[in-house]
Amino acid sequence: MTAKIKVLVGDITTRRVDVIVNAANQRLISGGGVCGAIHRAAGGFELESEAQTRYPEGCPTGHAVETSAYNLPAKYVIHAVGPIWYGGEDGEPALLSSAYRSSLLLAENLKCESIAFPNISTGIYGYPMDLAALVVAGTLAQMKDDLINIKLIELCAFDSSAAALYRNALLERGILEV
Ligand code: AR6
Repeated sequence: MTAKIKVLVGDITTRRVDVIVNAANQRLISGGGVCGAIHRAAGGFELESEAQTRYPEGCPTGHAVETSAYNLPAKYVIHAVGPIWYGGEDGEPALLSSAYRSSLLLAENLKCESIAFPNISTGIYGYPMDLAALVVAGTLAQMKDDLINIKLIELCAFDSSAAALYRNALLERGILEV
């Protein structure tokens, strides 16, 4: 089964999909950016409390864990930890790819049919957006034909210039659903 991939501009907390992905930190605590927005929209402390209880060791960079979604329209939140950008020679591309891959595999195991990703690592963690878009497009190109349950992958950008970079990267790979 081939998953459709779409790019859109918006607030990921409003997406009506089975799972939204959070750009989390290793300690799984509520931070700023999209992470803060997801925790707030979910309804406050419960999300953080569940994450801390179920994953007391946190989540290593490049990996992902799931919690319930509380007041969000989604069924689950997958907390994926992207790399901090240190200049690109510190394994950042492989770790970013792994954060997306781990999220997709987890969503598959949860039998989710639709998933929305933010532009992981491109805010507070400083990953250059154009380079991140290339990594994401490469990862999705590798994985999209092997997904069984997932039929829709949304890349939810926060503004139109970010969306354009991800769209172009997917177009170059020939995997954008318009
Ligand atoms: N919907 C969609 N995208 C958003 C939203 C939103 N509501 N809010 C921000 N973005 P960031 P990171 C975009 O900084 O770089 C947190 O404190 C934003 O424009 O949220 O992975 C965590 O707890 C940017 O393009 O995540 C970690 O400590 C993208 O989301 C750390 O920041 C990611 O920006 C993670 O940093």
